Amino acid sequence: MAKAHTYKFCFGPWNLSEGADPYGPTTRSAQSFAWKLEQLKHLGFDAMMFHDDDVAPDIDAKSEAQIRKEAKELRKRLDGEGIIAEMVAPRLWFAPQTIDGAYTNNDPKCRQYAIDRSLRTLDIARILGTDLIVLWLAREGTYLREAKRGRRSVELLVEAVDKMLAHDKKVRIAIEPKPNEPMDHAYLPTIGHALAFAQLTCDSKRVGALIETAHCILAGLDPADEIDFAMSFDKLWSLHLNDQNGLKFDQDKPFASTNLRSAFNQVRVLEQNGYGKNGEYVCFDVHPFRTTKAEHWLAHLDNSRRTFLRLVEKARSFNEAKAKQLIADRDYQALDQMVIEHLLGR
Ligand code: GLO
Ligand code: MG
Repeated sequence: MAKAHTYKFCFGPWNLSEGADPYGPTTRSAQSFAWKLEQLKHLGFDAMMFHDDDVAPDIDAKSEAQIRKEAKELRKRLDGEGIIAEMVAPRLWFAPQTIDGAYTNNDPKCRQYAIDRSLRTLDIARILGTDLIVLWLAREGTYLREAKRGRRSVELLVEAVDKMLAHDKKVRIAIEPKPNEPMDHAYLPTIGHALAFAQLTCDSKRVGALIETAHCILAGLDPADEIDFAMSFDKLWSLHLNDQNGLKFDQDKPFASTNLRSAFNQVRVLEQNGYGKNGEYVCFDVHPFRTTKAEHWLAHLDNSRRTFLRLVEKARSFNEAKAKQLIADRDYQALDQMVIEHLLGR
């Protein structure tokens, strides 16, 4: 096992959400962005993830000069408070231009909007001091198979990413695959797709991945195996840990809330692969339950981090020698029980 190291933690402003769902309004009143930044330090987190319009709200109504000015102001504030910007992501799923997709929209004017906005996101990231751009390709897919051509869509995605890579020679792009929601079928649904896609771009070394637990489960895949796969290519540049109870809507539950053993296995492979040693963060893409009262608003983040750290202890104290023996003896029944008892505290 790789030498022990400490982890750095991160979340995004959207992880302090207000409880709205498609069937009902918010259940907690909105808090300011400044308040969210303050909570990050209180909770002992190190970095924040940003959408482009967290940095410059109402971004489409602003000039490039104004956006840069707001990014510089935020950078100053972050430096003052000792908070790192982990990544910036273009929020390409809210605008009227992206109703039918962003980079894969059938309308060239809408595609251009998506590219222009993405290039601005790269400029924001440079000002905030991060080289990492995350692309969750929310609307790149179909509700209806006949509505778009899959191969053409791949070409359009490559064109868009190539423009980003050319715009900033240092930027790295982490694709965050998700198989569905909001689309019926997404074009880059798994880590395998994301890493194969990277090979088609003009600088594949700068295109990698971000794994989210819930998205792997929605694809019917094992998050720990997905982590191992991405890390075999040195392409796991960020991580959204959370949990998900089967094939339902995207739940973004606290880490390990549904499946403690799967969470243990995710932490174990992160340990084995030395995740974090190149400066990568452990981010929690978790939301409070809709029922959560305002006074308990931060608990899901605090709990996820605590659970993660407890599971690091569990991974480090797992009896590897005994496990090896049981594997050699092909006694997987005993191995199974050994894992269960270890998690139960024996
Ligand atoms: C939604 C995604 C979303 C992204 C975030 C960063 O399912 O997980 O939360 O991680 O927008 O781009
Ligand atoms: Mg995510």
